[in-house]
Amino acid sequence: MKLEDIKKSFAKDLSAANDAKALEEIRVKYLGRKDGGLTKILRSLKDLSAAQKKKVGPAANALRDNIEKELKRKLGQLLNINNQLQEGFDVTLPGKKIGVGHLHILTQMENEIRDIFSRLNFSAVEGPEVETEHYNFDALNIPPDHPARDMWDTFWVQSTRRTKTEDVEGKLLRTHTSPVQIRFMESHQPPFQIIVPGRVFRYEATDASHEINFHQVEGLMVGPNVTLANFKYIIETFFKQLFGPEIGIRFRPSYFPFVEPGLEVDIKLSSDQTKLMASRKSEWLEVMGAGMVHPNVFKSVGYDPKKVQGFAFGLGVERLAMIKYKIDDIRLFHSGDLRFINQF
Ligand code: FA5
Repeated sequence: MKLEDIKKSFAKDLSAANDAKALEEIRVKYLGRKDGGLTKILRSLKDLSAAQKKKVGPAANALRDNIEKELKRKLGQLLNINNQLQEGFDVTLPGKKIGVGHLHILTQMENEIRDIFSRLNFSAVEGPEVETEHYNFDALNIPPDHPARDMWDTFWVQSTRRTKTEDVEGKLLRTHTSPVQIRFMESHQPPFQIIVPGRVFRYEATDASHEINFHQVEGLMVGPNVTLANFKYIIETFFKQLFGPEIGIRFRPSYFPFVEPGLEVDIKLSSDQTKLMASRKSEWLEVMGAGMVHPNVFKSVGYDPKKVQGFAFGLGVERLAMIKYKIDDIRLFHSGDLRFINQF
């Protein structure tokens, strides 16, 4: 057989081979010791004349090298395809979609609250999360050692705190957004109407409607003639815009040292919130503390309580989200569970 014919026949056999066994048979056929075509030619080189040897020798060797190389390449190709098939790799499948993030349900809720109050002409301001005892308690008419401090279980970040005998100011994680009322009034004059969205902290036991770390939105409206009637109108408008005109709202007398009179606002739960209702044994959920700003608070910021008056409120953002989106357990918000987060 001529070298040219061997080359053609090898190429044909190679392209037909589709497993390692077939490749081995081809190797034996072309490079085997017995009667492989090429081996025969290489063996017969010794009988050729010097001139013929010079011509055929290098060409035969080159063909042998090429056959070895091609066999190796094809084997590699076949093994690779086999591995991919064994791994269940399907090149025709579409690629993986890259997930796009979205705003957390609480951020969405806070934005909605901000939007409604902005339409009612309230500006949004913010304050620090690590507060001093003065702003969180004293200036809000809650003196040291006053039993009302027990209303807010506190995370102290500095062990010293003011007592009857020691005048050292303690630092704490704010238990409510009310200290920002003081900070704002110290640097502004009425009339004004503001909201203060922010994170607050309480050192208390958790359950379906209580967290140690949650969000409030404070509200404060002060002017010469602001009354409880203004509060009722603003708050009813707010809740109707947030939940729809049919929502059940209840105003209840209550006590906070920094307001007089004080009240709390409850929202009626829907019957779907069975787990939450069962754990609370009531269809009403408290969402807000409020009242008319106490004269002592005005005095602590240098206002004349005879010339200005106003209302303040503090609402729980998680509680509103629970009502709006029918969420049974407040602990889900900070659970980091994507099955929960991706629903909203
Ligand atoms: C206060 O924090 C007052 N600063 C509110 C206030 C402001 C009253 C201005 C008067 C004038 P209270 O502790 O009730 O009040 O909390 C207010 C709201 O925060 C509650 O109605 C509730 O919606 C929410 N809240 C309170 N504790 C928790 C908690 N542990 N987990 C989740 N939400 C809570």
